[in-house]
Amino acid sequence: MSAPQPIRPGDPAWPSSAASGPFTMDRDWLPFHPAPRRPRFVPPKGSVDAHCHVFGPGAQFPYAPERRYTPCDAPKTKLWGLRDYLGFERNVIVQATCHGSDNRALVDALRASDGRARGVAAVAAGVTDRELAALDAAGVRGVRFNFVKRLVDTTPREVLLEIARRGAPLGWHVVIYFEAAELPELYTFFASLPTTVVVDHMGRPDVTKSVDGPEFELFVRLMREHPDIWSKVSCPDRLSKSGAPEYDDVVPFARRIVETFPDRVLWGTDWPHPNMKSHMPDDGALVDFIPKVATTAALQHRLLIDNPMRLYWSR
Ligand code: 0GY
Repeated sequence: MSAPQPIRPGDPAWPSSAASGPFTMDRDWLPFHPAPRRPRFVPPKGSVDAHCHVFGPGAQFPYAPERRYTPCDAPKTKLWGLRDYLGFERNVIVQATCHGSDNRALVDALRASDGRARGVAAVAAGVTDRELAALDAAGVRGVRFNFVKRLVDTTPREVLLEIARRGAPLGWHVVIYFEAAELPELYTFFASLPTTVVVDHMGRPDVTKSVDGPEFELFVRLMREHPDIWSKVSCPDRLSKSGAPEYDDVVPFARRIVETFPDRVLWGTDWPHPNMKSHMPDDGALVDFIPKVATTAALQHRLLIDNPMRLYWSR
């Protein structure tokens, strides 16, 4: 059987606004951009989009009963098409909460990627060693812990710690997603995790506050005091109050992290951008955010190639 072909922006099949199978997408769901522009910034050859998702298709990979939202389908073939269109070579696909701990859509995408995608899974407390090994063989290299209350129920910390310990022998890291206001409460727990830790979207800072103020300073301190903690400088569209397409108010925050910790930063589109309510970002504009926060070719190379390759493709 031949590999499924990428569907690129501009192809008739690209736009989508539906969930499939028994699912109907939420009434207020914003589907991914129907016609992203080509970015002006050309990513260096071999660049990795280190934060993106696949959704369904629901007819093949049902959305989880416990999900908090029902999205439009966003299948692997469209993710590959976007990758090519934006000038990237590889993807790190992060399990989205709409699939719960059922990683079948993720694994299917990883297996079909020809080695060009790695994954971050979500696993439940009772996961077996055999299941972990199968995920690893498919290309999973980490597990995600979500602390955003609108997305998931709380999982006890001892359960999370146990999952992190179980992934550690495989060389897996932990990806954490939380809101900045929760960091004081979670700080000690994050510091206690036994593996490399990657923070989604810089810990979601409130960018109306000062980049040197106490809230963001706490996040910088977390990274400074813990050399195994990394950050994605992603999702200006989620954080910005000044808005698209420039997202200028997010630049000082991302730039500070890139320049202070150049060997521990990752970047990703976040396609297909779950739960965006204010607007749907143009993925081309998101790529043009990169040179504003990684301002030299050397920083761009570390952000887009060296760092993600070290974390996800060292084996
Ligand atoms: C993101 C952000 C969000 C959603 C998820 O797994 C998810 O459902 O991560 C969000 O709603 O902020 O990184 O995709």
